[in-house]
Amino acid sequence: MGVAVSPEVEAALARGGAVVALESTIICHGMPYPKNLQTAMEVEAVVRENGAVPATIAILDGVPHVGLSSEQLKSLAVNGRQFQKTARRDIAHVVASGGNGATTVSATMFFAHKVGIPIFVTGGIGGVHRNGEQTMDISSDLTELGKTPVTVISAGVKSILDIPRTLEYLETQGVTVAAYKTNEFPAFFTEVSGCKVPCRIDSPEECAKIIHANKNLHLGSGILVAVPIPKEHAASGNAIESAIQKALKEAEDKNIIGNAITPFMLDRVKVLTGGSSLEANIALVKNNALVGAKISVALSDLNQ
Ligand code: PSU
Ligand code: MN
Repeated sequence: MGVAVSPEVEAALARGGAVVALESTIICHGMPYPKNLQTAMEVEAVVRENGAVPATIAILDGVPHVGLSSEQLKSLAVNGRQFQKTARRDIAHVVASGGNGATTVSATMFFAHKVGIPIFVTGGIGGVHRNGEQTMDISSDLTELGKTPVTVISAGVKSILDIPRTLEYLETQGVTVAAYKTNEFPAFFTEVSGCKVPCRIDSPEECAKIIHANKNLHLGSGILVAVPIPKEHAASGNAIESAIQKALKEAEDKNIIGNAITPFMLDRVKVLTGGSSLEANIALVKNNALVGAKISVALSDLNQ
């Protein structure tokens, strides 16, 4: 069963050029229209300005697409939640029913690897939820990282999740976790989480070498590169934490469970912080795109 790769992405892959995969759940479920469209276009522009080809991934009418036209990107942004949030477990169903799917980190990694894209940029990945030891709500992003050799550039994980347990789970899955120009694993809106990482990288070239080693050894597992939010955009940890506490209580009262929790929490934290979390979110995704594009170029150079 086929995957539709855009001519631009296809050509870049054929010449061993730099390509950066991008997810679509962040567009359809993570941000409101029209900011989602503006952000998606700006992120693609940042990738291009830094020498790589962007490849946004989504399922359109049952066909997985890698690399979208501006019309397709707009359709995703306008239709938002009408696109089904699609993690690995949902792929077969969305394809078989001819549906429209917004791919999460796990599904985007799957398709990126399938077509040979080693680098993928997003904002934040899923993780072990707070109380995950009871609910067993652990994002399939973490198991995908354990079995798919794609490097994911993110700003860490949000403190809506249990960050120490998320790092423990990644260790169990054998995922290389590296922080960019810091020793600390960042917490999305803030540069600090109180958790140290086992590996620090200080340049795109250093990161490319790790990806190269991972590939040559056929480790088969993924790499998580955590880039802290730029200082000028970092939110006050206290304000975010109090919004998270309120939103968690609301989610419990409304009995929101399963894959609805993450979009619910993202939306409530955004509203409860008066929209400032959305602006921070946009700034950090663009910064991740910059770092991801540079890593992609460094890797392409190393492979030439
Ligand atoms: N975290 C964010 N923004 C997001 C997501 C997570 O800060 O948009 C999305 C990503 O697509 C991620 C997914 O892969 O949510 C994880 O969902 P879940 O927790 O249901 O596995
Ligand atoms: Mn979940």
